[in-house]
Amino acid sequence: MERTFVMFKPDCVQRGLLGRILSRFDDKGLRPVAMKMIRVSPAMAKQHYAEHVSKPFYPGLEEFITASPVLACVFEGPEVVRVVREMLGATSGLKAAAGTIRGDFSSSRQMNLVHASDSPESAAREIGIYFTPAEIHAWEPSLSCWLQAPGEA
Ligand code: FUP
Repeated sequence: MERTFVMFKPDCVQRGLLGRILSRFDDKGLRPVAMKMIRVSPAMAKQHYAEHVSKPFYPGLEEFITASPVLACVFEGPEVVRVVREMLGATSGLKAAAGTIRGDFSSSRQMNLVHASDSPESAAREIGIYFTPAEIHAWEPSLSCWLQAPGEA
């Protein structure tokens, strides 16, 4: 079982798409183990996007991500890092395949609605920026036996 960090970005909240996009995570059987509404601070943005801080697009990215509240989440599931990245599609909504979240709802590279970790290592780092261990609540869905067969990886 793996965990990934997911952020429903300011454009997702402002456009009233939270419910519709979150329902895709429910539909897939992914398990939310942490969720909170927060306003990302410039310091948190710099930590989160550490690899991009020196890039020309970073100031615009920081302005966008700190402009309005976001919903920060941790989801749990088998191979959840890869599964969620595939659900989101390519970074730019213009390039993302139809049927993916970005492909269906976004036409922007910056305003691409949802962030998700790109590796289990990034997930651990990003979860540590936004959540304390006490804010993460592991639980066992009573429907587990109808989501995967016994012994499936
Ligand atoms: P992703 O892993 O799909 O979230 O995308 P990246 O790590 O490549 O980029 C992080 C964020 O920077 C993306 F959400 C979009 C934004 N970005 C820009 O705004 N302009 C760029 O030229 C590249 C990325």
